[in-house]
Amino acid sequence: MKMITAIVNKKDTGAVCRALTNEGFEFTKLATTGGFLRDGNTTLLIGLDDDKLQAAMDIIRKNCAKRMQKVPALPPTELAASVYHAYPAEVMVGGAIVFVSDVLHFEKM
Ligand code: 2BA
Repeated sequence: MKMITAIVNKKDTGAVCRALTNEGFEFTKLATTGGFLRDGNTTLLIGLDDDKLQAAMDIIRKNCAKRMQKVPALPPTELAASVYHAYPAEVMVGGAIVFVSDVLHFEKM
């Protein structure tokens, strides 16, 4: 068994979740926040059999777009430190950030 942890742009969340549900996947949806942009995104926990991994990855790939997103202005205290570093005005976000882990044990009690 595998566990997919997928971090998805909030604009893609609806489409990914609909497609996963339509194909019979079970998952948990968490409201999360990116450490860099500090903007809301969604983390999906998808537990599945090994032979379903490719199908789930295909759904995520198909429903998650790459997009440019503006980096928010820094508060004055952080701005002083940042002048010594290159700081991007826009960054490419997504499609999705996906981690696949082996599940040692699964039980529904
Ligand atoms: P954020 O941390 O808000 O990052 C948003 C985008 O900003 C990233 O897109 C990346 O293009 C850029 N970025 C992040 N850190 C940066 C830095 N130190 N300098 C310059 N640019 C930076 P993605 O790579 O597509 O990541 C989208 C979201 O996925 C991230 O939102 C974060 O919530 C999550 N994520 C990405 N990599 C991760 C990792 N290794 N572990 C855990 N979560 C991760």
